[in-house]
Amino acid sequence: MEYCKISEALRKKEGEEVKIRGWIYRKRSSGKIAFIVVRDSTGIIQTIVEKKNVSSEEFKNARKALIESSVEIEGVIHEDERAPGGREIHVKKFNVVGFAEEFPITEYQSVEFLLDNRHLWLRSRKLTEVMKLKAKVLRLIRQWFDENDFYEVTPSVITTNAAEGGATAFEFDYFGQKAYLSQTAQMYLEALIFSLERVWSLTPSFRAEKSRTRKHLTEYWHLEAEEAWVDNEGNMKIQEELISHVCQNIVKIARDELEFLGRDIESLKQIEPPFKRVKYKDAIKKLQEKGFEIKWGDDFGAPHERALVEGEEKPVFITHFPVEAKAFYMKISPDGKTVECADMLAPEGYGELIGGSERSEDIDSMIARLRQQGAKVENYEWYFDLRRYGSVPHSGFGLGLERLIMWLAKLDHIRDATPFPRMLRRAYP
Ligand code: NSS
Repeated sequence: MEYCKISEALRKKEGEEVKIRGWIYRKRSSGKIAFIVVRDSTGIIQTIVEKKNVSSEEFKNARKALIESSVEIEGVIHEDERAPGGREIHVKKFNVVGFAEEFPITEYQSVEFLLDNRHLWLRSRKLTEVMKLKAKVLRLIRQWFDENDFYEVTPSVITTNAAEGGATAFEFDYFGQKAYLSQTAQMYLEALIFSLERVWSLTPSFRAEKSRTRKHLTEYWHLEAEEAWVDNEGNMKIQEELISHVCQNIVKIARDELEFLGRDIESLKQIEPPFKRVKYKDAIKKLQEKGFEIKWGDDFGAPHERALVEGEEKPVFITHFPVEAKAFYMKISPDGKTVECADMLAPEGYGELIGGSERSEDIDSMIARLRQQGAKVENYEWYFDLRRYGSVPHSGFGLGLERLIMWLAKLDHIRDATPFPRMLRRAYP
């Protein structure tokens, strides 16, 4: 007999024989009987080991095996409404593959303890469901890019350009030369549109964020796209279609995960284009009306972002930020004061999901802005070449994958959207 997954065992009928394998999730035993709940990647099922049905060695091991021991079990399905999933297995063969030592994680543990034991805590139901959700979101994202004529490319993570500002760049010594861990693949994607026109990539991005917030990691998965012949408005259309594709389809392929995580399915089904576009200057006005002390030029913090999406069911774009507030590569609008950019804010206060813009084609303006930031302009010579040899209007964006997961899974901290979170004081395990 072949092993079957627990989800499959839970669909079998009374009296059917099954063979499963997994880890002990919960157990209790008395003199002649042991109730052992087993989990695998697909679910949990209760098994019942009775002294009379197995060898004495097997029964001894079933009683002795602690939580998280790995096991192989053969038995017969019995339908019972009281059991989780409505089925249990009456065990005929019980084999312990690996006896677990006493598992360090018990019911009530501090956040720090759980982070120290992240390699084990990943086995928890919640993190399991989040990781499944993340894999399925990635599947949908790939599908959307494939269907919309984007090429997936593989840019470098070692770079000499701190495109999102030197202050949050991790610097290191690259054989005697100053180099950085990439904050964005954008500049490399820009180089690739001149041959491929529409490209996307998924790479780790690094930000030396010194502040502790619920939405910042120092290492996160950055999904970026770059498109030739597309302006800021066209760029927003691509983003709203991508996000809507994910929302419309994730409810179909990850219903169980979303429900387990407490996400209301209906709210995601409503997400479809178009998303509202609000100019930065109107956002400032709206915030002032709501009583915030904020003025032209200020950046938005979490309370502002929350206020801006109050009452909104779909994500909202905030567009046309002041030139000084944004990166050197953004195209300056005809008014000379703002840039052709858009930040997509998630509903429900989950913050910025995407940052995107139309790219500047004006080398002098980019040099002036880089100088103002104190950047080493020589390092950007190759980037300016892209404007010198057949430049075209183009735009692109970057999506923080863990931010998207945080919103979809309704997580209250971004750390749970990634298996091994990297934060201000956390790089272990
Ligand atoms: O800084 S961004 O707003 N924009 C860029 O890096 C552009 N160069 C992207 C591009 O046009 N190709 O970052 C993009 C997104 C942002 O909206 C967040 O969702 C996410 O990256 N992000 C983060 N996620 C987690 N942790 C941190 N620290 C973080 N910083 C940005």
